[in-house]
Amino acid sequence: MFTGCKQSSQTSNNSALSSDVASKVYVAPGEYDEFYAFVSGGFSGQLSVYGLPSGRLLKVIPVFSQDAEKGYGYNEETIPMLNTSFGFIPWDDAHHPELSQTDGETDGRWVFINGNNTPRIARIDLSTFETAEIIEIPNSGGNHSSPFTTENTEYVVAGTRFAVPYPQKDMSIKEYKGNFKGALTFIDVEKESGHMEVAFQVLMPGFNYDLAHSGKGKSHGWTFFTTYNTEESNTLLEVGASQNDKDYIAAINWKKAEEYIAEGKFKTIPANYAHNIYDEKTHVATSEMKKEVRVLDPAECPGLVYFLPTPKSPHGVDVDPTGEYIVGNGKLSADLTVHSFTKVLQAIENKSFDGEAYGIPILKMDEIVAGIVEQPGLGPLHTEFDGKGNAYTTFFISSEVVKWKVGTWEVIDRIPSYYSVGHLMIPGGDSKKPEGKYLVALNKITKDRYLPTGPELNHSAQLYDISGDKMELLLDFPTIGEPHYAQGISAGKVMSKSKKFYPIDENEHPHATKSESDVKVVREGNIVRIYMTAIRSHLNPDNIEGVKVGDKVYFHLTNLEQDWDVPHGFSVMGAQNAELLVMPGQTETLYWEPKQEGVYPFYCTDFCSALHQEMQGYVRVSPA
Ligand code: CUK
Ligand code: CUA
Repeated sequence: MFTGCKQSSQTSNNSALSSDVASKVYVAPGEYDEFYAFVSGGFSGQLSVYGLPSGRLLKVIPVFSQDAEKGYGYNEETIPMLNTSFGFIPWDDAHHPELSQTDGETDGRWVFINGNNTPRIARIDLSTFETAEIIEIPNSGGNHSSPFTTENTEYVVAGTRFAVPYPQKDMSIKEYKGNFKGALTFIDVEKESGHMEVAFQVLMPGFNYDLAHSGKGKSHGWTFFTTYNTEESNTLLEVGASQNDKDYIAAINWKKAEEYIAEGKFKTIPANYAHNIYDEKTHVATSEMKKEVRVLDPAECPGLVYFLPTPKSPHGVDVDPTGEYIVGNGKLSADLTVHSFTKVLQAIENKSFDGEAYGIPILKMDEIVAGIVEQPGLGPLHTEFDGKGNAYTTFFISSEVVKWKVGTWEVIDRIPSYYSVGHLMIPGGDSKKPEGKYLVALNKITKDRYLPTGPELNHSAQLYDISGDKMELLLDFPTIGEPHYAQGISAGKVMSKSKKFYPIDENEHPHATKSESDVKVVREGNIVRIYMTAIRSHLNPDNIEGVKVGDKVYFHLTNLEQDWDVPHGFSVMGAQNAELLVMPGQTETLYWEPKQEGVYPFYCTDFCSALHQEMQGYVRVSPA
């Protein structure tokens, strides 16, 4: 009644969907895709990896989630990754993946992603495609404008969406105005290890900080954050936050911040936050609680922060590849306002201010605007660039992608997205060197694009060819969770670094068993440690006796394989957690509390060879 005709009418709308288009997304069996796309899983807390142009799902990386498939957040090695100052929190709302950069270009080392709800940033190592580190953001709420990077990954940033008491304390919500604060956090990223540290926070007025992007080229050294609710209203019901005709883009001079830090012009305030690292050698995560943070107050640090007035609740803020143009996507506006970084610097030099807010100078809008893209669509959210002088902006309300020319501000093409596009992604499209061949629209609503799957439909992405003058729709593909934002990179930059296995002689796990002759069962009080190995096609030991009801049993399984793509899995009947999925050369631990006497089977859960089914055994549980 609905599918057939709806589908056929759309197909005819997209008359470009010819066999020519099909060949553009066809990646023959056995061939590799040209790009990796890292797509956020939104409220699934995961990050999924797709190949482009095929849209094939290659991997789901658990980040802020427990994942039974990989044992992440279930095995003893990774449970500490999900530790926070609020305890073990195995869920978050992941919005923005961001690739690390060198000289403003994506470098394929890491991808960062933010967790909004219990403010966190994760770093995923692209040699293993595993979550390597998670740091909590103190005195923050709704870590939304995050984790956008600077040109050499000096910092990733974390801007609080919600203003909160700073530091957190019990107080009346009605006293929000003037008392709640917004923290913009700069996380230092160590060049070699990639480890993150909270370098400093900038204490901002109690606005809502929505998104961010750092400068590049001539604007290197600055980071821009959009704001809304500059009224500082404690409720957004009815009038709420959209009274002001203009909100601000906050421009932070982080090089200046470094000077102030070096001069000791910071305060140290109490803060509680977790820093979790998955050690590369032991493959065991440890969690450390941090106690304080350094804070810079803009009122006491002249030159640190300026406000750039921008119409109608700017949502995304995007900097073009030259670093000159700062695009404010005013989500309630019909126009796009583009600021000139050169003009911003001039206005600052001339001290041409339009007053100040909490000691932060406000620039005059007419002095800093480079141009306005007039009436391109309704509800602009995000802009990316193709490196050929064009910009592409998403329009949520009019559900389309609009291409316009940087510098002349003319609209040159538009194409519908199905439906309600939020972010868009061009590989490298927020860096200095976009690889402007494809564009992916990340759509909030799927409706009738796929076979119905009950009330809930997977969200959807759409791939467009942007190599010509006109954008061309090539492909729809469903995504996991909400595809909030994505990053893309040409495959070669990542493939060359990809690890195939872990050398067994470098395994420093405290409970590793590096040879089958070392397997054993060790009892320490009511703790039983089973040192077990897996290699095609047996688990060793495979007959275990001496375990009692109520014991705390740790299966420490080492995979002795030294070959690509031969993980072994493990679980035991009645296991309370999940399974293990152990990579070649690695050790993982399953914790088990047997509750009843009996003989319990265990087996390898990952199909690993013709004799996979033979990888099995028993553990006998006797009365306490
Ligand atoms: S935000 Cu949702 S469409 Cu969380 Cu990046 Cu703009
Ligand atoms: Cu090892 Cu299946």
